[in-house]
Amino acid sequence: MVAKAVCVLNGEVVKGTVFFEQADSKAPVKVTGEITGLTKGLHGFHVHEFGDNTNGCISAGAHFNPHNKDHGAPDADVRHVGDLGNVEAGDMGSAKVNITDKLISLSGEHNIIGRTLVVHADPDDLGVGGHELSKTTGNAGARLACGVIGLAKL
Ligand SMILES: [Cu+2]
Ligand SMILES: [Zn+2]
Repeated sequence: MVAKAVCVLNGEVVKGTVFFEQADSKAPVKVTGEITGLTKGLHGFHVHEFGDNTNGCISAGAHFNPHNKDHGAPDADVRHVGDLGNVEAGDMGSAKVNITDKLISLSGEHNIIGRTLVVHADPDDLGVGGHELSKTTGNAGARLACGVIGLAKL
């Protein structure tokens, strides 16, 4: 059965709307949408563990990582479930999101509904940057905007 979810990203300057669609519980999830107000270039893009914004994006906790793995690229064997890599903004600071991911899900053990989507200030180095934070956060820097992922109308 098809499932849909949506997330409104809200930051001081950065805003966005991101849609999630999954044809059935075992299918990849299509992630689409647009994020504005970014600086040109790559920005880390992850699902974080908690759907908690009580203290802003920081309350969302670490990357969604139910199997206690190291941080990595979306196409790597070793990654957090929440690791969606980067979005890339152009000259106008707008990024089109167009990702298909086979690990996140809209149900079951890898369910991202009720968790937080975060877009970061800096590029995610995909675990290979050699920084002390590479294996935990990809050294993606500050949390520019976030929002809780919720169920959407089918
Ligand atoms: Cu993040
Ligand atoms: Zn991660």
